[in-house]
Amino acid sequence: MSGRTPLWLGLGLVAAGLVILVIAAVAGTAGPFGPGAGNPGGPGPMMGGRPGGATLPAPGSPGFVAGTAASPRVVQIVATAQLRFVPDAVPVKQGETVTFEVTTMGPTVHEFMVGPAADVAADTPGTPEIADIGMMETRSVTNTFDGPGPYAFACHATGHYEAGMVGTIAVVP
Ligand SMILES: [Cu+2]
Repeated sequence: MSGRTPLWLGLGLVAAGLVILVIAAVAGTAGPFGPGAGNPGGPGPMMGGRPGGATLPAPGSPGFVAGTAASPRVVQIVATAQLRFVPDAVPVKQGETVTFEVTTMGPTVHEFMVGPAADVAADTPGTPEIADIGMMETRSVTNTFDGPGPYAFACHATGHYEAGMVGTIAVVP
């Protein structure tokens, strides 16, 4: 009994190591949002795309489908421990409704406010916002871009906006 235990222990460790390698390989190729989030017609993560962004056709590109109130377009954004949003520029079609799914990667808790750039810069009360997005948590907020812009998004956790945790939303006619 005691003589066989190290063998089983060793096999178990090898198996665990293989599982970790497979998980790492899948995560490395598919990104944080898993298979199916890629853009079949555009540049992928290996061709200049950024993780969490530019994975779907942008306004004006072939295949683009504008979001509606009944069926918002989903845009995934990663909030990083380096106090950045990825991507930090999101084009929207004039009048469309977009749901932002914001995921915090890392231990730093973030917020996500979206709306008119002046309101976002001033942290105006009433501007659509998600508060306290914890590590590996994904939360969403939906906004309709029916004005001329400019629009923006930002994190107003203490010191984050001042550190540059802000993104731009350009309205495409
Ligand atoms: Cu933040």
